[in-house]
Amino acid sequence: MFSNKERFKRYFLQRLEMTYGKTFEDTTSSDHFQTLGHMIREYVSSNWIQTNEQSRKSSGKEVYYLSIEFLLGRLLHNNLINLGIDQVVIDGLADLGIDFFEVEEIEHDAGLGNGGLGRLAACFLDSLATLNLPGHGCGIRYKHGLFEQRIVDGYQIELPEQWLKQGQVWEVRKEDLAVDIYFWGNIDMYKKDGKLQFRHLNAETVTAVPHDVPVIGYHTTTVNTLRLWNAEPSSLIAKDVKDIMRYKRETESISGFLYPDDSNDEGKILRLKQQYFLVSASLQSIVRNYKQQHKNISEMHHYISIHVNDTHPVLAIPELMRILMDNEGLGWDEAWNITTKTISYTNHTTLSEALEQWPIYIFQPLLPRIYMIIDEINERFCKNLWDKYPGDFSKIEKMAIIAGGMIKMAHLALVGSHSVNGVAEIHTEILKKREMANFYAFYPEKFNNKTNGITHRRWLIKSNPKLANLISQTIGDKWMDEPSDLRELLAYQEDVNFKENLAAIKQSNKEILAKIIKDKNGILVDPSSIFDVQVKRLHAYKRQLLNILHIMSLYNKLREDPSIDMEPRTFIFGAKASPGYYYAKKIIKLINSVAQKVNNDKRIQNKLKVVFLENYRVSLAEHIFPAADISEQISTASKEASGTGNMKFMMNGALTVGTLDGANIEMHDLVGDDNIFIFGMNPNQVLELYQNGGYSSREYYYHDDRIHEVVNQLKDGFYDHPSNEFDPIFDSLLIENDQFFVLKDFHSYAKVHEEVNQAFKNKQNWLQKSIVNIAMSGHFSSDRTIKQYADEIWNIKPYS
Ligand code: 26R
Repeated sequence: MFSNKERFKRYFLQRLEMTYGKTFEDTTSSDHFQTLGHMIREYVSSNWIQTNEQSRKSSGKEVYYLSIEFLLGRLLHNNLINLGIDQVVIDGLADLGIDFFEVEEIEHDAGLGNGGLGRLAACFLDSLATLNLPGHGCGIRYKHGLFEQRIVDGYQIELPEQWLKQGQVWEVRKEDLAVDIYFWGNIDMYKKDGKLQFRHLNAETVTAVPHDVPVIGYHTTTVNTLRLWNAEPSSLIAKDVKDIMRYKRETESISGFLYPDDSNDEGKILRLKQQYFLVSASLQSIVRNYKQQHKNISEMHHYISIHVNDTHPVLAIPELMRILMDNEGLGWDEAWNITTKTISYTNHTTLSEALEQWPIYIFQPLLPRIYMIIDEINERFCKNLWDKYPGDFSKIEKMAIIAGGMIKMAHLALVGSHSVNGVAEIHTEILKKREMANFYAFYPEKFNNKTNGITHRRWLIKSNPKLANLISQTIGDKWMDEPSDLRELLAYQEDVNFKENLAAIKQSNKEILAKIIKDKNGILVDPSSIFDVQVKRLHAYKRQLLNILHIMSLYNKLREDPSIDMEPRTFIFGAKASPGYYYAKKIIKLINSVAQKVNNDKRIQNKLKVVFLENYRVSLAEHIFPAADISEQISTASKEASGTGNMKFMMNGALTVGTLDGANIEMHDLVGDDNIFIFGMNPNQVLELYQNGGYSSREYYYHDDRIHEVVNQLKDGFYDHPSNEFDPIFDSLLIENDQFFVLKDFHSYAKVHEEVNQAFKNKQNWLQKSIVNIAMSGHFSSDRTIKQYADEIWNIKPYS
């Protein structure tokens, strides 16, 4: 039905009429979207079946990627591109007088993630399918994804997100594959044929119903599966109607909301329920599947790999032990051998607030059997520690899985898996040398690095089609399959014609973003100004504060002398703050207050504009990266595990202003000093400063006039706020001694921005830098990352 434009048009019109029973003229964009979606699903179904068959018949190993988050964004356009039918559809619709890009806007983002970790999982699925690797996602079908952000009077307001409102075209509900999950209750132990058996009594049962989403590879027939579990009441009847209503409500709430990554309100019992729900449903289904294909459960680790994305799904370890022992009858040692060889784990952060631990008093009653197993794992592990470090109680207590009444999820992950990886070289080094040094000494062979990546299909081919075209016209289109070939662009660094085209494309992308800014914010920005962008979650360590203080200081300079040498700049922000993260919300308010004042100041001759884009999300990001000149990656060194936004900017030709942190370091290594703006302390300096004290933010406040002035402006009502509005920010800098070294790095940051200002004047030189960045960005394709996971951790091969 997509083989050519005419056929497509015929099918499309026929479907539209049959489904909606109205004349073509009366159909809406929403009707068009639904119709297209269903056509695509039908179109891929034979490949989907075939991929499933292949995996059933082959004796190859498969990986299941367990993640509490999958930040997919929209799927329509991406699916069309991967299927190679985007042009047929766009042209066909145009013939019918339908603008495809209007239809695209109908689709709600699948926002089942907070940020980096969830988006990484989505990029990985795309790469797995494209590389024809047998790899599937397992996640939760949250009814409400990450909250929708509104900015009212400069403050963030959160609304529940409603992506399922008009139904979901991409998913297939599979009620026949539902499994039951057991919470609460008690464990009955008894002997049968001399063997100890365990039985879960008085449990509350929750039914997990899979909703499968096809994951379509790029220009290949592989269609993998993302299985999202929905929590529903089981058909077991509770005592009375009141009970039933409560039970129904509580059950459905398990897949009700995505938790905002809010380090402040950890320890919620619902979150633990979500984690076990995901893990138990996924493992039951994986083992059931395995048993349909293989006779011997003892060989499971040769055929299956299970990856846990951060510690959130780490209960996969005790759950697999439970299934292997209680259901399959294996003994501890054999079950443990299979489990550790099956499970691998990625760590995504060293921030101590994010290291999950659960109090036993919450954990044990909710998951009694799982607790018993963790307790046993801990006992045995501590014995091993004792053998190696006899008498060293302090070390053993530090490394134990259970200590001080808490269960430490990262320790469980380290003990129960065969591979632990960090997400950028520096991050892995910090894990080995600092955060997990004890474990590295004990299990050196488990540790490895897998630097993150992004799919160049969504983040370049889809979101920046003009640039993708120019690249293909210049070096051919092989780079689309082999992104490292982008290096061939290095030969065009001085090609005037290529540079002219590149400049025109950036300009046109900036015009598109300028239009979005005008429509959403009512602010007129100059598309030839420098678009300087920071988009990411709002966190103290990511230092949006450094950026806005620097803007305040630029504004002070301009107010003094509007004629200073300064290229016009548009500073663009996008960021969601966790609803309970008070400080982060103050920063949002500050950015909006500064924007309000600066944008309305006629004296500064439009040299400075500040924009806060509401509700930053995947679909908005797709318009932002292609339009950026400067990418702000300014976290306190050592704090950002990797970053992935940095890679999206680079691939779209923006130049990075960044600290030596996360993957910025590897970007710097690739492009060299001349093509990136590095500033501030490096990770070792930061870590040493933390260890030895030795920093006094007040010295910077008292001795630097520019700093003094902007910090005072947080207090003196300059930005038209009630005068105590920004006290928490002021206090974080001076009373709490500036934990993230904002003032310490300020001078160096301002200096590097002055370099940006000078560099932008030399257009040819700027374009050359931009080309080097695009050329070297192929290294950050998630295809490279996934090949490394496949070869070095999972040991999986493409479908044959
Ligand atoms: C436990 C809870 C409080 C929690 C904290 C933090 C839950 C989720 C998070 C999100 C973290 C783990 C995250 O998203 N980390 C990011 O992972 C990206 C992908 O590896 C990295 O690029 C990024 O640097 C890192 O912050």
